[in-house]
Amino acid sequence: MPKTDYTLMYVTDDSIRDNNTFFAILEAALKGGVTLVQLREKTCDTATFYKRAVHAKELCVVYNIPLIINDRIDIALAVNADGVHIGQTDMPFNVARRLLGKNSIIGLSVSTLEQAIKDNAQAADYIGISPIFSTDTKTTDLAKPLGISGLRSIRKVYNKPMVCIGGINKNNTAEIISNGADGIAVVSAISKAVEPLTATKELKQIVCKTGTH
Ligand code: TZP
Ligand code: MG
Repeated sequence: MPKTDYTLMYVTDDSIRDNNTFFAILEAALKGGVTLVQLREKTCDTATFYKRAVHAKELCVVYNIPLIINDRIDIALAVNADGVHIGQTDMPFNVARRLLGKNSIIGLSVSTLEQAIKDNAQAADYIGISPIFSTDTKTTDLAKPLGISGLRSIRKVYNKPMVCIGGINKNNTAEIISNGADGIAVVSAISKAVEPLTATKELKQIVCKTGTH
């Protein structure tokens, strides 16, 4: 299996219900150079999520980019996605691993230093520092932002890939990468950009220039 590149993850914006707009932005993100896509749907029914997942997978295959499904192991299995991203209160990590197998990418959200030290985080393929900054995009179950100091503390104890999420834009990306993150995960910095393609290219360039990629 090729090594996963955590440079820039586009987390899809479930506030966009129009499929043409939704997939036009996803395709712009893929063209602009995202290295991972996470399909995140928090409000729709299973059939709608599944249909979006089928199409998202088709697009990701064209661009040879892994597709990860937020929370839903069943949807990931149904569309042969490359993995899942789960939170602390989703399917237990060991069960997700058993269901998906050893070759799937499993990411885990971490909101405290304590969570980063636990076995689940150590067994995950990557962790998401969630949130690094405050954001208006996720309004429920959002922990206190860890900030740069939280990121630095977690980096000291965590040796696997780490991406940050929450309130990230082109003005704070370099600081996140220079303080130890392997990559960033964004929703609105791409989905709400006037030009998602340009925004993606800019974010990618900042991560690549700042990091050791
Ligand atoms: N998890 C933690 S913050 C967040 C998620 C899904 C939303 C990030 O959205 P944005 O627009 O990049 O701040
Ligand atoms: Mg979750």
